[in-house]
Amino acid sequence: MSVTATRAGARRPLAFDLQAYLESCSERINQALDRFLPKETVRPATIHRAMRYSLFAGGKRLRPALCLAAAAACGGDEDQAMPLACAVECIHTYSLVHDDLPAMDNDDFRRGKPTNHKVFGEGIAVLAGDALLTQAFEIVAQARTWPRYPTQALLLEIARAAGSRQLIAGQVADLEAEGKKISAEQLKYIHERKTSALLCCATRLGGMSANSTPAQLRALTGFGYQVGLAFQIIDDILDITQTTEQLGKTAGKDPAAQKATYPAIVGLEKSKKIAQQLTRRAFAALKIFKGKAAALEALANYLLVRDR
Ligand code: GRG
Repeated sequence: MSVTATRAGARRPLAFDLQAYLESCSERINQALDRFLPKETVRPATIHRAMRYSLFAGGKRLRPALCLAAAAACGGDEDQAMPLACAVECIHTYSLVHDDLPAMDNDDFRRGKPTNHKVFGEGIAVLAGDALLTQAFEIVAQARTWPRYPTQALLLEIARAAGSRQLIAGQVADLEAEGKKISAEQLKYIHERKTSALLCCATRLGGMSANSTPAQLRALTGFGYQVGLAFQIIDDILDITQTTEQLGKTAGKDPAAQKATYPAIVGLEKSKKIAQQLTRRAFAALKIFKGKAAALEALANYLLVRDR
C-alpha cells in the first residue's frame, strides 16, 4: 500500500498517511473485537475458537475503518462508533466463512489461511458463520445511541444490509448467474447487494454513531454506495491480475467458475475507468464535510488502487 494516497484522477496528492491510519484502526478494532467476542475457553470452546479463527485471520478491516472514518467526518467520538464498526466486521466475516463453504464458492484459502471449514469441518463452519451474524446484533443492541438514532434504527440498518434484499440477495443472484451470460445491468444489481450494501451500511452507521444530520447521512449513503461498487469492480480485476499469494485467497476463481464480472463483460480497461468514475463520484459526495473527511477520501482512493 502506498503511504501517501493520491486523489483518483487528479494530480494533487493527499497529505494523509493512510498506512498509519489503517494500522492504528486495525489495532483498535482488533482490541475491541477481542472484548466483544466470547473467549476461546468459553463453552463450547470449539465454536468460539472457530469464530475467532476467521475474525482474527488478518482481514484488511476496511469496513470498520470506513465506519470510524465516517464518524470522524461528522465530528463523532470513536468509542461510540467502535461497536458498530465491529458489528459490521462480524457480518462481513460471517459472509466470507459461508461464501467459502463447499456448497457456495468451495474455497480452501482465505485471508492467507486455510478456510474455516478446512480447519473445523463444515458443520462448525456453518455454525461459526451463524454465530458471527448473531454476535453482530448483540453488539449493536449494546451500542450508545442518540434520540435521532435509537437502538431500533441501528438494528434496522444492519438487518436490512445483511438480509434477503441486500447481502443475501446479491449472493443468490451471483449463484444463479454462474455459467450464464448476464448484462452489465444485472451485474450491477449483484454488486450493489453483495458488496456495496455492507460498505454503505458501514459508513451510514459511522454517521449515525456521530448523530449525523440528515444531509450528512445522505452524503455518507452516496459515498458508501459508490465506493462499494468500485470496490467490487477492483476485486474482480484483482482476481485475474494478482496471484493467490498476493490476495491471500484463491486467484483466478471467477473465470474458472464462469462468473460474470466487469472485466468479463466490458473488458479490463473499461472496468478500471468505471471504478475511477465511481470513486470520483464518491469524492464529490464528501463536499458537505468541508475538508473533515480526509480519512474517507484516502480510504476511497486506496480501495481503487489497492493490490490485494
Ligand atoms: C447465508 C449460506 C449463506 C451465505 C451468505 C452473503 C454471503 C454468504 C456472502 C457474501 C458474498 C461475498 C463474499 C461478497 C464479496 C465481498 C468481498 C469482495 C469480500 C472481500 O472483502 P475484503 O477484500 O476481505 O475486504 P478481507 O478478508 O480483507 O476482510
